[in-house]
Amino acid sequence: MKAITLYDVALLAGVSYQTVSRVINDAEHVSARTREKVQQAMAELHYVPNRGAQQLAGKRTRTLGLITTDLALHAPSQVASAVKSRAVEQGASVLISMVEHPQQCQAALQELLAQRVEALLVNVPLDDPHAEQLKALAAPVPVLFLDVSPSAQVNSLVFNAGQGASLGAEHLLSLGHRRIALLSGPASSVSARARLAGWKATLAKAGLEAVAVAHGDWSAASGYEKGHQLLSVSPLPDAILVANDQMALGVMRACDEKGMTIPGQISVVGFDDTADSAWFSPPLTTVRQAFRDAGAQSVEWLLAPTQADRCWQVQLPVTLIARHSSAPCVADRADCEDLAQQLRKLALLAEKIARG
Ligand code: IPT
Repeated sequence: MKAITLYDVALLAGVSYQTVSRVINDAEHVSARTREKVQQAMAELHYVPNRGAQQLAGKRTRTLGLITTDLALHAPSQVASAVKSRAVEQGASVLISMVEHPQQCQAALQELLAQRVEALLVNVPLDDPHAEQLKALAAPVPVLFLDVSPSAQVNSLVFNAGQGASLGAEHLLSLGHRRIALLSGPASSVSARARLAGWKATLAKAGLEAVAVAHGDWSAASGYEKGHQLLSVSPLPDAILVANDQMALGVMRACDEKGMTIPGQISVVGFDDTADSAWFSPPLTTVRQAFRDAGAQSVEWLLAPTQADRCWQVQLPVTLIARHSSAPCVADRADCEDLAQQLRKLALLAEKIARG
């Protein structure tokens, strides 16, 4: 079948070729009536504009590229969703490339550049030299990184991992927990390393050390497996800090299988506050990273990047969301009851002495 062209649309709508082109490119100076006539002709002929041809003609594409880590994970998929939503609002489109390993970023970047993206967003955990290398490869196309250390010399928009880690750890300490186990993310992830370091530093300030440390791969399955591992130490931990909510889901299942009630016998604190975490049983206490805001802010920058000599670096704050998976430590409560009983005994004794 012969491909439908702009000329066919123009002929059917009874307008010039240039008018059809102006409608397609959303240009000004087209009356509502003409626009409608052209759109009707396009629909009738099933005409689809050719973006490639538009690009060759030097038009701005308003196409952004997103290189992301595994979208089966809740956090990156929610970031991608937020990016898509804001881009649609701004009349831009987003091409998504998913990589399984950071080493695949370079090929993904080249593929997206070949499709003429105007700017790139990278949500893959990257060490500083790797991020800096990708930035150089993409130049002059601007790149914004979401999962790098603030020390990388690139444009970045990242959540404050240290603040998040200390919020979670301080929350457990304030509830009287002392035997705290840590379930970190993969050692290959910059953010996982930063969260783990933050937890350890906060515990150290309280004169404590973690009773056990394990590393998962962010999935609920790994949370379940490592959760069982952390619950096999003796004496048992009275709380677990988990590097993300998905792993916390698996940890909660492991606690249930061990017959440990959450909260009461053990507290569990996650990280992310992804959309489903309020629906875990019990609802999860966690550290909130506002992914929708981060996605929206990223798109704003990508569509109008700051042209500074220095890097544009933003660190977003995080907040603790206290729900029902954390509560005062039972051991602590037992101690209190003990103390109350001793006080009652003392009072009786004092009464006896007073009576003579
Ligand atoms: C980070 C999430 O906290 C974690 O749950 C996991 O999904 C990870 O991403 C995947 O790389 S968020 C990231 C922007 C630091």
